[in-house]
Amino acid sequence: MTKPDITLFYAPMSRAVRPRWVMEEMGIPYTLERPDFTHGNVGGDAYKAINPLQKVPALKDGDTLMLESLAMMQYLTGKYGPTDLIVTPDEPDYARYLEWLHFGEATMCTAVNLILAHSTLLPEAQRNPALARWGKAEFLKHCELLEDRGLAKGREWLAGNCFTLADISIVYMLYLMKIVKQFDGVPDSVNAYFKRATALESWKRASAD
Ligand SMILES: N[C@@H](CCC(=O)N[C@@H](CS)C(=O)NCC(=O)O)C(=O)O
Repeated sequence: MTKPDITLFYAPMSRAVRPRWVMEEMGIPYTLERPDFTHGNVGGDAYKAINPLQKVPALKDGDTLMLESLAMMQYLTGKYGPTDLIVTPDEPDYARYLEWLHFGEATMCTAVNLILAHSTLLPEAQRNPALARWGKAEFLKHCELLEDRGLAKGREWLAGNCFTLADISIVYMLYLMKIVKQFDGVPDSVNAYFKRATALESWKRASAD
C-alpha cells in the first residue's frame, strides 16, 4: 500500500469534516492546514493555488491535489481500504449506498445552502426570507425521504447495515442545519439517526476543533 502523505485544508464546521471523519474512522494519519476562513476570500490570494474557488476542503496526498469532499471520501476509501465504510457492487445495498452518498451534496445541499445564505451568511439587508422558507420546506421534505426511504424498516444506517460514506455525506448536512438552529420539524427518527452518528468516537475527533 502507498504510504499516505496527507494534508487536509480544513476549517471547523466546514465540509472538510467529511474527509477528516473518514480518516479518523480508517486510522489514516493526516496533517491539518487551516486557511483563514473569511467567507468569499478563504485563505486569501495564496490559497487560490490550492483551490481557485477558495473553498475548503482541499486535500493533498503527496503530489495529488483534489477538491470536492465526497470525491475525497471515495479517494481515501479506494486508495487506503479495504474498509467497511463502503458498499461494493456485489452487495444488495450498492444502489441505495450510491443514492444517499450523492444525495447529500447533490440534492440536500441546494436547500441547505439557501437556508444558510438567507438566514446567516448574507448581510441582513441582502437576505430573502421567502428563499430561506423555501429552503427549509425542501430540507424538511428531504428529512421525510430520509425517514420513509432511508431509515425505513428500523434501519440504523442508510446502507449496508453499517456506518458508511453515505451516512457521512448526509449527517454533515444535518449537522449544518443543527448549527444554524434549523432542526425544528425534523422527524424523530432522523433526530435519533443524527444523535447515533454524532455519538461515534470518530465524529468527536473529526469535529473536535
Ligand atoms: N461541493 C464542495 C463545496 C465546498 C464548499 O462550499 N465549502 C465551503 C465550506 S463548507 C466554503 O469553503 N465556503 C467558503 C466560501 O464560500 O467563501 C465540497 O463538497 O467540497
